[in-house]
Amino acid sequence: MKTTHRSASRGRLAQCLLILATTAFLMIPAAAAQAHDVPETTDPANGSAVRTVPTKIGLTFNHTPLAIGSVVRVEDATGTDQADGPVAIVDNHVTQAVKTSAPEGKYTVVWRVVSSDGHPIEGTFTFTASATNTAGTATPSASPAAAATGTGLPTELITAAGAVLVLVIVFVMRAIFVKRRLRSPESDR
Ligand SMILES: [Cu+2]
Repeated sequence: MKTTHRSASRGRLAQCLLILATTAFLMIPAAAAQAHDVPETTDPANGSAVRTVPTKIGLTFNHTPLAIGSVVRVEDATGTDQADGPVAIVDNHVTQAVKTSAPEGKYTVVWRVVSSDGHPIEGTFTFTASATNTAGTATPSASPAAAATGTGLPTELITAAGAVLVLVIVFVMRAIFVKRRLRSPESDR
């Protein structure tokens, strides 16, 4: 009888220890989670609208992520990855080059890096580009000609406006000078 009582109380103690151990074990990941690196800013900003598809995607973290197993997918509207080359990590900045022919539209950046505490962290952000990035595809002879015809008229307008402004200044200065010359004999004496 005594032995069964003893084993029952022992069982209860074991149960208490098990509950305590389980609680402690559950609290460890919660504390560790607070040590994970978090992205502070993204370039482009989440949900933003940009004119052209950027040449680089950037993420700035609160700590420097580990330089292993980093993936930044730059998915266009069709889900095609437009990332060009590997991820670059410099200090707490993570950058990913984007293909020059990347199409316009909504983009979803799917990133995954290894936090400085050794845990993999991941997230997504979106942006919308209204034009494709054609930086590397423009014909060299076409753009200077277009630029020249584009600036021809405004330059003439600026010159005309400048001439008018100079004339106005001359007239105003003359008016002031004449007034002073008329007044000065009276005010001086
Ligand atoms: Cu962690």
